[in-house]
Amino acid sequence: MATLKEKLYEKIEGWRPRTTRLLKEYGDVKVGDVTIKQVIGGMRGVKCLTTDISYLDPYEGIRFRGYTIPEVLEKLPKVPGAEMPYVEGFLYLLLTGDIPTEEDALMVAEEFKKRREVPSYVFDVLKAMPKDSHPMAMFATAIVAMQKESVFAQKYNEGISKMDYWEPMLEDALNLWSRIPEIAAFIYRWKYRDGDIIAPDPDLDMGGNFAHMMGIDKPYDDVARLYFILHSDHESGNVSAHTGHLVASALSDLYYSISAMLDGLAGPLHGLANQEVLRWIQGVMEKMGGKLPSEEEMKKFVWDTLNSGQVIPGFGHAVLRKTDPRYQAQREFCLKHLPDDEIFKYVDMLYKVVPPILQEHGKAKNPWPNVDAQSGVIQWYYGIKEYDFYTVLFGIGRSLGVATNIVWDRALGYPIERPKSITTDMMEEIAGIK
Ligand code: HAX
Repeated sequence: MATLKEKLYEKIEGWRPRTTRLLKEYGDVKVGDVTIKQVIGGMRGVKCLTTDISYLDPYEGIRFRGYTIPEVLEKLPKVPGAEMPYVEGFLYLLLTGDIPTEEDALMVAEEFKKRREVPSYVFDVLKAMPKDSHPMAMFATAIVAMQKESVFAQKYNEGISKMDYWEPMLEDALNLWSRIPEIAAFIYRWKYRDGDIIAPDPDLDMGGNFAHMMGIDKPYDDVARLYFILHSDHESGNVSAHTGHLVASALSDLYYSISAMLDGLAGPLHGLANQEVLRWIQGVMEKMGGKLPSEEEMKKFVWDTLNSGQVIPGFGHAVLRKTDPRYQAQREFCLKHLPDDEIFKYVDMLYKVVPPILQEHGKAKNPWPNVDAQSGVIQWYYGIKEYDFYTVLFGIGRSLGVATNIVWDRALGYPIERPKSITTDMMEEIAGIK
């Protein structure tokens, strides 16, 4: 059986001529125009990035390598005795574009096993940070602390050819993916469980091992698998993916790139929204003295938030124009495993109440819930009540897609990113008002 690297080599060799041809023969063909609204408005809708790892349709939602979320969950080999697929198999799909066999998934798991040891200084760095540091700051610090391990940086210094950049990038990605769950679990147990650290179990798959290190029983292993898969990638323009790609485009190595990616994810308009949802619900619960509000009462809480100039976390999206299928997948999990949970009932009531209010409010282009509206409730149910940790879980997942993209960025030789800015004077001239 071909190794992961051999398989990827074959895929890359097949892909390179397509990119080269587009660039050489069709480089001047227009993809679209850019308006002043897009220049000022965060480049919304400007088609100026490329990736084949995932594609986000505004109405259908995400496809990973052409497969919808239900297809991914159905087609990928499952961990024995579990409902959810191997994260390792999902990574095989992201990297190669092919649905893995169980053997392929186990080959990736084997790669991880060989690389799992986290350098001890990473834990020293984390222990030296103030305990009340945000877990995302700890996570990003731990990742960048490992920069000296970068095989890419070492090979670059030795003068490796540009055509071969992807190979040490893949080495860095495999090393990072195999270590990242232990670092995240360490942050959790160090910060919130009196430093009572649980050693990894090398015989478990990525999701199973993470649940084990978190100290949470089944089916939390499936929660971890589902969570990492759902959060892995959302094409290239979102803040975390774009940041990772941008930093890597300067040939900064994977540790710098993924650490920066995490910094972008830590914003409340992006990945931090999952903690904000729980914080918002907790606020309502406190005001309600623990009882479930009526729909009318809930509507008032939503309007109060909007009228005080804040956003409703977990709703809206820059690209999606319907309920996020990542939300749906988690909702189905909740309906199966925690239908009577109090917070799930809150979340479900918000699903009913918020969209019509956002429509009436008239600002948000997408009134429907996104991935973050539903994810905290599952974590809370399985005992992770420290909601500022939720974005770390998102970060583990997002590292899968972003690092895969970076490996392919290097394989296809994408250049340093450098869009052009213009001044307000220039825009006024273009608009004909100056
Ligand atoms: N509540 C209140 N107002 C909202 C809103 C919400 N949930 N969503 C959008 N709006 C407002 C925007 O703030 C904006 O107001 P201004 O004109 O005053 O600036 C207006 O509606 C138009 O925004 P938009 O074009 O619909 O949305 P954007 O592309 O600018 O922003 C966001 C997309 C996701 C940032 C936005 O919907 C939002 O802030 N949502 C709440 C936070 C959240 O859930 N973020 C997570 C998104 C998913 C994700 O990336 N996860 O990681």
